[in-house]
Amino acid sequence: MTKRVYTCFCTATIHKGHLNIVARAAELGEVTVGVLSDAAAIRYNRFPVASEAERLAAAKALPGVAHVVLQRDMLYDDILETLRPDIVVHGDNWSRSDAPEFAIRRHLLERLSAYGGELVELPYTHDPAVEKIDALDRERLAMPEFRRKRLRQLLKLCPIVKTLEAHSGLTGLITEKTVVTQADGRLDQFDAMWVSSLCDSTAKGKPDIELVDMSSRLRTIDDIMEVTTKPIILDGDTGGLTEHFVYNVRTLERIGVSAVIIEDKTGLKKNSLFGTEVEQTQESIERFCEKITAGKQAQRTDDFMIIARCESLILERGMEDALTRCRAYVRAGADGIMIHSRKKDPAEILTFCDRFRAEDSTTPIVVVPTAFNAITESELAAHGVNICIYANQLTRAAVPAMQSVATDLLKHHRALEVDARLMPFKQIITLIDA
Ligand code: SPV
Ligand code: MG
Repeated sequence: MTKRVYTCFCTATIHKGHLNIVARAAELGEVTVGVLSDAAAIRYNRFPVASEAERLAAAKALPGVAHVVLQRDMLYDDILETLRPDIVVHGDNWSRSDAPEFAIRRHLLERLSAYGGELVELPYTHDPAVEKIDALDRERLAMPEFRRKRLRQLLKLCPIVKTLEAHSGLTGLITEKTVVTQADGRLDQFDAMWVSSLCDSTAKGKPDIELVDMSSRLRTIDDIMEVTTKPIILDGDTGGLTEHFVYNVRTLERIGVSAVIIEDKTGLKKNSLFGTEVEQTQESIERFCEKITAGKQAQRTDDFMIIARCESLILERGMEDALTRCRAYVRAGADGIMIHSRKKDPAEILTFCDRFRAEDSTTPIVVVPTAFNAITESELAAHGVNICIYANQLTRAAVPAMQSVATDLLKHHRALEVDARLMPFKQIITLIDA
């Protein structure tokens, strides 16, 4: 009897490697190709450069392919249950125990053995032409017109868009490339990057008071963009003068930033984590709305997002004030709202989200759980939060590590004592694309 053979494609561009796999698979039986869905691909690998429909059509057109299906999960369970393939074919590149996909392979082997299915692994061909295609796909993801719209795409795909702070090429690379295997065997990674005013200023040794000007912020963004593909959300502070803001919106949009978040403060802005310990003035609803509307009118594409950040809870002006303001900001054209709090208890944030969601089911909500750090992403998502920003953890991890090494070098007058705490440069440079 003809065997049922299954293989999954998880990249967008069909190349020699896929053709090889299909040709070998066809020798084993009737081939079904699975196309990994967008939602699974962004966790497994990266954002696909072609749509699901295009990928399905491309797979279907290959010689030797009998059927194509959408594989909605990176684990093969649903596929094994519905198709019961006798053989699953995969490249042998996932069989190294340090490969992130190793847990997926192990899970698959367990499930296959439960019914007598078999895994056939083909030698992975390291072909310069295939590697070039891979590099081109990445280049394409980094292009402004592709990167810019990705945040809106992710908002549709993800229960919550996990965003990590980046303030340099290196921190951008860490955000881009960190992949973990979760307990259930699935892989996970960050979705987007936050260019924080606090961390960008801190990296330059300067206070977070809008002292680091837009030219310098753009330089940081460019450093990050040069080496990454994930979408960027810029902390735009107050947005400055409306006349300057509209100009900056166009610049950000042109270079491929996905969103700017501006906060409803005026005068000398200080970081929100100071709360009411420092003098802070909130902008009038009317003037802040004018700024939002002017920004929306300035942008040229539908991709770019202007997100309004409400500081009412930070400034202890109360829940009603926060809700009144956010409603007004949405009416003025804001594409999303960010609600901030510096309380350890997430109660006020969750009350806000529940009340806002009860009357507005679609406008994206952004939160920055720095103070209320015990809450999980899925709890936030359950209260209607769409974007979770880890706004400063990388900087806060790096500073004590650097300070302790600096102190010990001074104490010991040599580098031996600190060595065990240091990562070999050989390992660091694995992050950097040559
Ligand atoms: C930043 O990261 O610069 C922010 C978020 O604005 S917070 O520091 O929490 O105010
Ligand atoms: Mg800031």
